[in-house]
Order: sequence, then C-alpha cells, then structure tokens
Amino acid sequence: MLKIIISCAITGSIHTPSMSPHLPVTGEEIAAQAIEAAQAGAAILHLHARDPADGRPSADPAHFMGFLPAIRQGCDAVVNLSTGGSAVMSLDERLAGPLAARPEMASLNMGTMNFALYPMAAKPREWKHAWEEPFLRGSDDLVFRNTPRDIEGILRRMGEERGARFEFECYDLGHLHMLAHFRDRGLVRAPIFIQFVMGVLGGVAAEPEHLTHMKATADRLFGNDYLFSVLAAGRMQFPMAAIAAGMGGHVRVGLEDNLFISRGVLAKSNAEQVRKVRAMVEALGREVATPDETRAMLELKGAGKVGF
Ligand code: KMH
Ligand code: ZN
Repeated sequence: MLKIIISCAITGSIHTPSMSPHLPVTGEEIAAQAIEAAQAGAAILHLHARDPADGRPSADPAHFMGFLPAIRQGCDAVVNLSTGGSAVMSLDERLAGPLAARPEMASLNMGTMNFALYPMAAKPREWKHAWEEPFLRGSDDLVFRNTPRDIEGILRRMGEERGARFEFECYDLGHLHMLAHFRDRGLVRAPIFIQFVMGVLGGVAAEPEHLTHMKATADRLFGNDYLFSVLAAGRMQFPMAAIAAGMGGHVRVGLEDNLFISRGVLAKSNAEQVRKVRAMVEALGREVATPDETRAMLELKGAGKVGF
C-alpha cells in the first residue's frame, strides 16, 4: 500500500502566543520543534515565520532565516514554506521569504476566501501581547486574497523560476476546479499534491461527507495524477486524519492547525501530534514515508537545491 506522508505545520499564523505556551515563535523554538517533529516521523515541514519579539506573524525573510539553516542542519525533512503567510499581508510580503529561500515545496492557496479567526477571541483570556486580540477580531472584515492572477504569479515565480513543487491548499470544491483550470493551462503538472483543508471558517467544514465528496471530485478531475492529504483545523484534526489514512490519503498535523492533543489538553509540542498520528496510521497497517521516499513520490528537486 502507498506509504503515507506525514506533514507537520509547526507554527502557522492563525494561533497567537497567549493560546498556548507550546506554540513556537522564536527561530530557535521553531527549529527545535521542527527537528523534533521530523525525528518523530514528519516527512514534510510546513513553515511560517513569526517576529521573535512578540510572536506576530512575520513576512520578514530574516525571520525565516532565523530557523531554516538550523532545520536543514538538523534533519532531512522536506521544507515547505507558506506563500499564504497571513491574510493581513500583501502578496508581495507573503512571497518575500519563500522567494529568497527557494524551498523544495511551497503552499499555494487555490482561491480568495474569508478566513475567520475572530471566534477564537471570544474566549476570555489574559493577552500577553497587545496585537493578539485586534489581530483576531479584525478577521471579521478581512479577505484572504488569492486571485487567479496571484496564483499564476506564484506558480511561475516559485515553480517555474525556482523549482518548487506545491502543496495545493484546497478549502472547498471550487478550489479543485480552479486547480484543474491551471492544469489545463499547462501551469500545473503531475504528480499534483492536494491538501484538503477542512474546518477553517470560510472554507469547507471538517465533516466526513465533505471529505468523500472532495475526493470523488478530485478523482474525476485528476485521475491518477494526484495525491491527497487532509488537514482538519481544530478538534476534528485527528478524526479526519484517521479517515484520510483509511482512504489511502496522506495526513497533516501541527500546531498551526490545532493546539490540542486531546479534548481540552494542549499538545506539548508538534512532535507529540506527529507521534499520535503515526501510531494511528501504523495501527491501520500503513507505513510512514521517509523524506526521500516523499521526494520521489512528489518529484521534488532535492534539499541540495534550496537557498538556505
Ligand atoms: N494562515 C492562513 C492565512 C498557507 O500556509 O499557505 C493561510 C495558510 C495557508 O496558512
Ligand atoms: Zn500555513
């Protein structure tokens, strides 16, 4: 049976430092947790940057370089840099780090959408930093912009010009049809690695019937030219990972997507989530893919061709 790729999204730009003491924000913390997640079995590390001073999502290439060399030194996992950054950033800001770092993989968001984080501000808490609550509350009037022109630009600048292959993040059915449109235009080629992103308020809900419908649609649009992975934000992270693994899909975990390891219990690290999903996957009789097996499956350029 196809080996299963575990991706781990180390810090993201969704959760804020006051939500968990285990959310890595400095370069050292991000690197340490990334290496630990790789050692636990994550073959792909999906990475955003943060300002080490206050944990605010950052577009500064220097903040990416605050952890990328250490990760390259410390493990052989595939580095996948976010071109999504944060919805509050311009596209140029979002691309500055990935363009400079020339990673093997980059995320690519297949449509403009709402990305509602404000429900997380409803829970009363002590905010460590003044930026956190306004950042979350402001997401009720924010557009996460990914126009077809934006998508084409990322495909050309990160893909054609720098050799990156993509984690195509599809939050809804229409995003799959947009991806097929770019495949028809010759801008996307097999193997196509699709991340079904579920449970974001603004995208499809994390429900099994949506997953089976997304997969049926992808089967029809891409046939044997694609592989799918599933990430569910929040409390459905592990249930949906189990279903994905049972369907022959790949899985993504990490504190970007969910801060908990079980109901009401904060995960102590990204590696703890990787260990839990690995045990689930192996209990189903599937084997975890190594970074090099992942490179072969996704036809990646190799760690030797990155810019960090
Ligand atoms: N943080 C979201 C606004 C990606 O990495 O490309 C977008 C995101 C997807 O995290
Ligand atoms: Zn991300």
